[in-house]
Amino acid sequence: MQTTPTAERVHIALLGRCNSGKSTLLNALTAQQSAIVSPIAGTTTDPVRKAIEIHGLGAALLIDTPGLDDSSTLGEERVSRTAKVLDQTDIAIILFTDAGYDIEQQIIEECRVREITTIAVLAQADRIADVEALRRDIESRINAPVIVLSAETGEGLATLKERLGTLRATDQRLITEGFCAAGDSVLLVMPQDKSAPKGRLIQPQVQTIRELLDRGCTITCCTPDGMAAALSALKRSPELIITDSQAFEQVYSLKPADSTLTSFSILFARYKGDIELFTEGVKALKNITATSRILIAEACTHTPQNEDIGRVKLPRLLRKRFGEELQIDIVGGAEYPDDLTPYDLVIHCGACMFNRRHVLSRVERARKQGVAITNYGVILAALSGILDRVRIK
Ligand SMILES: Nc1nc2c(ncn2[C@@H]2O[C@H](COP(=O)(O)OP(=O)(O)OP(=O)(O)O)[C@@H](O)[C@H]2O)c(=O)[nH]1
Ligand SMILES: [Mg+2]
Repeated sequence: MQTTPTAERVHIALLGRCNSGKSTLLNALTAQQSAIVSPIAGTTTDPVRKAIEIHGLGAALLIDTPGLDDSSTLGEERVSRTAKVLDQTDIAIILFTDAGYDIEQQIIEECRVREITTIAVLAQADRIADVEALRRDIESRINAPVIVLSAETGEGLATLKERLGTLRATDQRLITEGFCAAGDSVLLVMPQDKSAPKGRLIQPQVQTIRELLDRGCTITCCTPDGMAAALSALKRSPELIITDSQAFEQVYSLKPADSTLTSFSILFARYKGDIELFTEGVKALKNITATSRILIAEACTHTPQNEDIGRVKLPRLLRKRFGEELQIDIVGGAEYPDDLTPYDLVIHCGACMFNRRHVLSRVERARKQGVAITNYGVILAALSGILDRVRIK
């Protein structure tokens, strides 16, 4: 894998009213003309995403958004798209100008409620008459420092980058947190069957290997068929064994008694979502009947492997268990409904394309509405009787 996957990048949104200079700032921060800039209000019609490395912060994704005050016919749709950007935002840069404060203050409030880190900037400072007075006024209203910025003169850009460099995404965590420690031996049993991509490992496997190396663990990799040989080549039992759900039974039967066993999907359900809520969510299965309604939600609209699980495998398993009439709705991409209450259970995909905050925004919607939610990995583990036999946290 050549670059950091988008889902692993800190998501930084640029928010403000039309013509505040969001697109100009994106271009200035990336030193590229990626976003269209113009004096016409409503130039940016869809969020524009650009990968960037920020010293101190690391791999990030800048998201330019349509103006928050767009009142044109299509404006409402644009504003709602911008609001959805908040669902995935780790850090919000709010652009103030001399055109008013109300929308900016509202968005700062919204970010505070959602515990999104905010940075307020006063944009286009070169064309504001009394910058200092305006800056002080805004600071007292929002009770936070404001960085004075001009994309025209370059003023404040370095300060903004430095500020970003001091921030950490609020929920940075490890995939294998609590499962192993430095010096541990970890055995990865990874089936490479026909559905595995040619010539490379899938992203969860790559990320786990990289993290274990960083944590000072020693790693042994094998396929299920090579597991017995791998174990006998090791001087002691591995502290941890991680495998794929599909190989579980074989791995379980060979597992030394003193090794801990878990699966990639359990680790990623923890890393990306809320494992406690997901394991709680599968308990809703005991109340499912042939007349229940289940929502299967996919993060992306195109990955064939996910489609296979979400569109074929899971519905088949569920209908076999609860009856052919079971109502299953499948949504993909941004279609996740605002109202989840018609459903008895929501099953979300592993969300390899989403950052953690995005998954948690969706999980939170279900939790608030009192609807049980789980994910592919956890429900498959439950349906195949694995869940009780692996370590989940
Ligand atoms: N003088 C000056 N002009 C700026 C600055 N930043 C942006 N502009 C100008 O302001 C206008 C709007 O800039 P954009 O970057 O397109 O603004 P936006 O917030 O992306 O606007 P929408 O996409 O319509 O929401 C353009 O004409 C820019 O050249 C600045 O720092 N100084
Ligand atoms: Mg724009």
